Amino acid sequence: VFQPGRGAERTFVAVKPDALQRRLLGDIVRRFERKGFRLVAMKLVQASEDLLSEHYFALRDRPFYNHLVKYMSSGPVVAMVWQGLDVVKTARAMIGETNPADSRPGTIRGDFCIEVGKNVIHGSDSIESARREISLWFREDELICWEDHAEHWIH
Ligand code: RTP
Repeated sequence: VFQPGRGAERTFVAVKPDALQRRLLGDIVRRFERKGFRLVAMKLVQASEDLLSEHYFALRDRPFYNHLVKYMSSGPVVAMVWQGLDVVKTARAMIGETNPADSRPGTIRGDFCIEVGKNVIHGSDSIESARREISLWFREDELICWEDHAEHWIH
């Protein structure tokens, strides 16, 4: 039996600059909507290097780090928060593997991209990362609590 609290998990998703340039935003948002997740926050952001250095703090010593920050600040990104049962794990499954070549068709990366350095989307890898990333990208008052009339049919 579904308990309402279990549907309260949240994840952070960012649609990266290459996806915006390629007009893939609508297709990507549509997948999360149709899956049944609830949109809690969304904004178009020109990410600063400060924000990206916090976001990618764990990767600061990797050889691709500078390239990554340059890519992520090369144009706007769409930052989003999605909510629902097991959303962190399920969003990662919908996104696919870090390297698009390892991503199965049907996943976002499997369907829309080829290169690891231009892999169209980010999704938090754990509940703890999701918490950290949501608070980094959004103010508390940007997270919208709204009555979801579909939830009854989805769970
Ligand atoms: P994300 O955080 O963006 O969802 O990606 P991820 O967990 O699947 O992968 P992670 O290892 O955290 O890497 C973050 C992003 O860095 C870029 N990357 N480039 N070899 C490379 O050139 C390389 N490796 C990783 C990708 O954009 C990756 O999503």
